[in-house]
Order: sequence, then structure tokens, then C-alpha cells
Amino acid sequence: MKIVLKLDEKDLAMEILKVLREGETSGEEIANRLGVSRTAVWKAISKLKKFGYEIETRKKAGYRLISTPDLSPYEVAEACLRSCATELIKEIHYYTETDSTNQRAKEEMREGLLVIAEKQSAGRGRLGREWSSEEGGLYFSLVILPGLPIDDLPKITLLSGVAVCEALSFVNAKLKWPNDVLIDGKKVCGVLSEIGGEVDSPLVIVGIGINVNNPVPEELKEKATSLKEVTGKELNRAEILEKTLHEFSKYYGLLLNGKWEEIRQRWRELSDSIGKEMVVKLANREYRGLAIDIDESGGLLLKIGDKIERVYSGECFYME
Ligand code: BT5
Repeated sequence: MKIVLKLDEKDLAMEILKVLREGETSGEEIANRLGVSRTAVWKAISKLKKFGYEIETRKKAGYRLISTPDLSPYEVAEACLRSCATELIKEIHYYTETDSTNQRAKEEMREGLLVIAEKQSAGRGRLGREWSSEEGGLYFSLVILPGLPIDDLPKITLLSGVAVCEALSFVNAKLKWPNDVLIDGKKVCGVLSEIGGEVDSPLVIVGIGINVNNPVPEELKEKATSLKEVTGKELNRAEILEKTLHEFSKYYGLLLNGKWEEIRQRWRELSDSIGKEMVVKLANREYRGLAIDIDESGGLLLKIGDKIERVYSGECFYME
């Protein structure tokens, strides 16, 4: 199922939610307050129930909101509005399931689009790898138009990692170059930035996957974890989305205002990689060395013997 919500347009189900959050209300009162028919109210309430809102209907008294799902199109829209990232997000495409939110975003390719899915059947990582995307995780892609040269785009991946790390500061999340967020050395989030649109002013799709309440597949257990596993409880995905978008818009604003150095410094502070021996595999060669810093364009600086090598992409491992 797909739901489209435009943040600058009113949506009846969202309006009704707001009313129900104030307390029990009759169908008639809702209809009068919002200037719609009672049938329209009833239909919107049925839709809300379908998305997991528990709403009690009592004769005469009316509708009472009993519980709210941790993610739904409406929770996503409210999270976007609360996150202050509304300059970046204009439209939400919410899927109960899709192949890949990056793929969906790539097909639409409109600045201001946020694609989010409860589950992905073909979630993807870099270099053709897979991203396991069971129900309970957070999987979303944002289309932005940074107006920056292509060479600056790795900075978007790095700042996205910083934003997730800040949002997950309650579990002491750290960054592994170039696109991983770790908790106690295990991957909890991956970022996949892709490019489309015009060459001189490319649109960028920032895809973020965070393991929240989803199970981590058995074969990844040694190197991956989820927030539920770390904290021992289920977390509200809309809240994590809100925090991440809030931090993203803050750091993205810094980048657009020429303050890359501030982001770079924050990356260093949150880094798990600096000071570690790393292996970076490229298609035709492999580097092994001590990670000492990221350079001015976001590349990793590896000290190999008495030489410093710069790497800009590749598969990265820590040496045992
Ligand atoms: C990434 O790739 O880490 C980028 C992942 C981006 C996923 C998001 S979800 C929303 C959006 N839509 C998409 O289709 N993608 C984005 P990479 O660095 O290549 O890491 C992939 C590797 O991480 C895999 O080869 C596995 O070893 C591991 N992995 C796969 N699923 C994982 C998971 N759920 N949690 C932790 N590690 C995982």
C-alpha cells in the first residue's frame, strides 16, 4: 500500500488525529469542526485503524484514541513537521512494503521527496550489496538538491552519518568511514547516497537504513545490531526519524553555508575509525594502513609505512 502526503496540504485523517489527541470526541463534533460529512469522518477513522491506530467507538460518546502505532504515514508527516526539516521535505511517499526506497526516489527524482517504507524486499547497500530490511526498521530516502559539484557529494554521506550518530547519541553511536554507524563496534545503520538529475547540479538521494526494532539476520549477528537489542526495548521509529531529520537539516545547512570544516571536526569526534588499522578494498587494489583522518573532501587518509594514501571509496574492514 502506498500513501502520498503533501506537507503543505491538509489531510483529513491527520486533522482528525489532532482532534482525537485532545480527547474523546463525537463523529458529529469532528465533522462540524473540520467542515466535512460524518461519512468522511467515518472513512478517515477506518483508514487510521488500518494503519494501526486503536480507536474505540462508543455509542453517543464518540471516538476515543487508545493507542498510536510507532510509524504510519501520519506519524511520519508529524515527525517531519516537528523536525523543522520542512524546508527540505515537501512530500512523503509511504509504503507498507517496496523494493527499495532509493529506487522509488530515483524514479520520481523530485527535490523535497521523502520515501519511507515499513519493509524493503530489495533494500540495497553500496556496490550491489544487500541491505536486510525486515519489518520494524527505519528505511527512508530523501531527495535533495544541494547545488554542489559532484566532487563534494561524499560530504553528504559523511554528514548523514554524523546526523544519525547525533540522533543516536543515547546509545553512544560512532562512525566508521565511509557510511556506517556503529554501536559497540556493530553496524546499526548504513547510508547510501546516489546521484541523479543534471550533471552540473545533481539531485542526491540520501538513503538511510537504521535497525530499530527489526530482527538482524542470523548471518549478520556478529557484525550488526539493532537499537532494540542494545537497549532491551522497542523504540518509537517516528521519534528516531524526527531526531535524524532534525540533525540532518542542521548539518546540511552547515554544508550549504560553507561550514564543512565544522562537520569534518564533528565527524572526527564521533569517529570509530581514526586510530585503527584498516583494509580498504577497491576493484583492482587493496590498501592496508592506519586511519589517521579524513581529508578536506571527505576521503580517508591512511598511513601506510611512511606514505599517506587517500581513498575515496571501497569496502572497508578493521584489521583484527
Ligand atoms: C550500506 O551499504 O550500509 C548502505 C545501506 C543503506 C540502506 C538504506 S535503507 C533505505 C535506502 N533504500 C535502500 O535500498 N537502501 C537505503 P554497505 O556499506 O554496502 O553495507 C552493506 C553490508 O552491510 C551488507 O553487505 C551486509 O554485510 C551488511 N548489512 C546488510 N543489512 C544490514 C543491516 N540491516 N544491518 C547491518 N548490516 C547490514
